[in-house]
Amino acid sequence: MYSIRMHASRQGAHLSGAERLGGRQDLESLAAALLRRALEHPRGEAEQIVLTVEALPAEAVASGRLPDLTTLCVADYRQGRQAALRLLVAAGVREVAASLAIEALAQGASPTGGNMRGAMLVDADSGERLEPDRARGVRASRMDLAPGAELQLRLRLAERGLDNPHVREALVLAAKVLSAPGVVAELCWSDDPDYTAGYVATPFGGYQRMPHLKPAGEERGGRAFFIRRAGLDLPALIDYLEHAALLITEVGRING
Ligand code: PML
Ligand code: MG
Ligand code: MG
Ligand code: MG
Repeated sequence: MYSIRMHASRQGAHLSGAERLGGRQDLESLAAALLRRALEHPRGEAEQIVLTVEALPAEAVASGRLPDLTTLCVADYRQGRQAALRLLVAAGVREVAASLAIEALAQGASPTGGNMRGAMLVDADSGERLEPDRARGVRASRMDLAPGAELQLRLRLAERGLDNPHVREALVLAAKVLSAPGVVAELCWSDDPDYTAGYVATPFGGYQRMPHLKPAGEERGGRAFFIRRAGLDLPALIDYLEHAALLITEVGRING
């Protein structure tokens, strides 16, 4: 199996990233699809596109399950952020930490006020930012759906009118993040100006999406991974999130 990853940027700033796992026979078509995606991104024209292909030994690929998906009805992004705050607190994130992370995503979480390529790592108790590189963040990486699971997921999502790449890829990323030791919750909203949805994912609540977590046209977005530090090996967690390969073979419930 191979990991294939795309990262597009302009003037050193992150534009888009995506990735897949696949067999050798899939690499050409996966590369073409990732390249097209980088070139057609709604956040603008890329100046630099990097494609990385890496062989993974079969025994290094773990298998996993997607979280169950539920959509919460919210009228606008303010209600969405209130709901997100409530879900994070229910999952064991202190309110101060949840509020700090929501505010950081709203303001642009990188030191220059732009989006990060990866996620913030947030101490679930204090709200302290723990990612070693504040501009880049920690990127959850090397995960994908096995072909059978992808087919099943697309059918289940289509029944609810939710079969789009944002939802599919976010579910897969959330599965990887929730499988990591010490992760209490994930918060995400899109950085694409034409996509306002986001979600809170937790080990017990699953993937709870809100159609609005930001106003339309807003480009600031990204992710926060909330972690409980007691007894946690932080470098090992970061290594797991960025490097451990996870192939999803089991789809969760799609509650709509
Ligand atoms: C992104 O594509 O930038 C993240 C989208 C997260 C929300 C996906 C959804 O459930 O609609
Ligand atoms: Mg993305
Ligand atoms: Mg695949
Ligand atoms: Mg995006």
